[in-house]
Amino acid sequence: MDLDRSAPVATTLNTEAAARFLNCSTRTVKERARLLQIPHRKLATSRAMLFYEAELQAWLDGAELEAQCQGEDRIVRPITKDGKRIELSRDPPAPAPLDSPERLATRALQEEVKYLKRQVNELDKALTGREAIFNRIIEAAQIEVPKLHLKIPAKRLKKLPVRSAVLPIFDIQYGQLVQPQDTPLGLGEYSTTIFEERLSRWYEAVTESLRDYAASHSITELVIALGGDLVEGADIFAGQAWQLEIDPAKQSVELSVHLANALGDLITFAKQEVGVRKVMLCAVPGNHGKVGGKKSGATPATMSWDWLCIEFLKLRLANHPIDVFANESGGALLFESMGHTFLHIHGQEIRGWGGIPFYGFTRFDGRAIRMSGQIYDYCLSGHIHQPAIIPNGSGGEYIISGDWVGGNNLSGQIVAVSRPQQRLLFISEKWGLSENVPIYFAEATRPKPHIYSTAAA
Ligand SMILES: [Mn+2]
Repeated sequence: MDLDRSAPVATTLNTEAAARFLNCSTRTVKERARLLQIPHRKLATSRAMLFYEAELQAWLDGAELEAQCQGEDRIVRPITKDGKRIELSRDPPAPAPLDSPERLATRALQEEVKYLKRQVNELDKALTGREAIFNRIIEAAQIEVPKLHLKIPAKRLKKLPVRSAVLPIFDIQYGQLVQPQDTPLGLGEYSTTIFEERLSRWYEAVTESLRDYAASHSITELVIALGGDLVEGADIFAGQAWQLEIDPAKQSVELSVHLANALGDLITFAKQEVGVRKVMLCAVPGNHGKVGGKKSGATPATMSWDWLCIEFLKLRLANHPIDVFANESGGALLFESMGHTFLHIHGQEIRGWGGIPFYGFTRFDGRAIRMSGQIYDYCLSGHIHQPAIIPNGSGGEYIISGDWVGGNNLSGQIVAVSRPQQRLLFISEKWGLSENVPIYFAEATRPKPHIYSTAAA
C-alpha cells in the first residue's frame, strides 16, 4: 500500500490534533475515518491515523473525497474539482509583499472590529429573538430536578402522636329568651328548649370528633374550660328582665343539671372510648351572672350566678373521675396543657373598637402578663360572641369562643348576627394548638329573612 510517504509532507496531525483542528471529539474523528468520510491515512498494522492539515482544510472548504482501500490499509484524501490531488508541500508559504506595519495593524484592527460587531449583532438576535426565549424556557424546563426521596415506612406507626383535647364552653346565657320579632330581620331565636337541642347536637359533634381523632392520635387529656356567661342573670343591663324565660336562681340550678348530664356522659365516653387518662375542669364567671349587675358596685366575686352554677355542677359531678376541678371566682385562671400555658378569662375586660378587638387584646395582653407574672401561650376568652383565632405575635394565639345564642335584640347594634358555635381544640406538645374543630349549632345555609311582598297578597 502506497502511503505516499515520498510526497512532500506539510503539517501532519494525529487523531487528537485533528479533533482539535476540526473542533470535534476524537470519537467523531475516528468514526468518520472508519466510514471513509474524512481525509486521513491508516495502516492495517497500526491503530494510529495520520492527518494532513492542508487536506482537512481543503475538505472543510468543500473538496470531494477519494478513498483507496486495501484490506485494513486506507487512504482518504480530497481531490479538486478537476480530479487533482491536493498539493502537499513542505515549502513555507511565499512571503507576503511588504506593506507598512502601521497600515497592516490598522487593517487588522478594522477586521477585528468588523468581526466583533457581527458577533454582537448575532448575540443580540439570539438573546432577543422570541424563538430564542422560547428555546431557553424549554431548555430550562428540561433541566432535571432531583427527585425527593420520601421515606415510606413499611409498617404503620404504632406509636400515635399525643394530643390533649381542650373544650371551651362559653356564653350559653341560659334563661335568655330571644324572640324573632325582637331581632333584626327576624333572624334570631333562643330559649331553654333551643339550648337543650343545641346541647345534644354539641354532645354528638364532640363525641364524634373525639372518636374520629382518636383513630390517629393518642388523646391523653381532656380539659373542659367553662368561660362564663353560662347563665343569663337578671340585672346586668336595664330592661334585661323582659327577655328572661326563667329567673337567675332557676337558671343556675337547671343549667347545672343539663351540664352535669352532658359533661358526666362526656367524661365517661372520654375515659372508656377514647382512652383519656386525665380530666381537668376549669371555670371562670362572666359578667352577665353578676348579682345586682354593674350598679351594685363592689360585691364579693362569688356573688355570681355563674360561680354558683359551677359549684352546683361540682357537686353533681362529684362521683366522676375529674383530676382537677377549678372554679375561680376572680375571673381569671391559668392552666397548662401539653406544656403550653393558657390564660382563661371571660373577656369582658377586653374592649373592642368598632367591633374589632385586636387592639383591645394587645392592650389587655400587657396588663395580664404584668398581673400574672407569667407569659402565657394562649388566651382563651369569649364574651364578644364572634369566634376568632388571632395570633398574639409570639407563637401563641388569642382564641375567642363563639356563643350558644346567635342573633338577639342587640344584634342590630353590633351589626353582625353571629352564627352560634363552640369549638373543640387539640393541643400538641410540639405544635401547640394543632387543630380547631368548629361545632356549629346552625346549618351552613343562612336562615332566610322575612321579605314583605304584595306579590302573594
Ligand atoms: Mn359576657
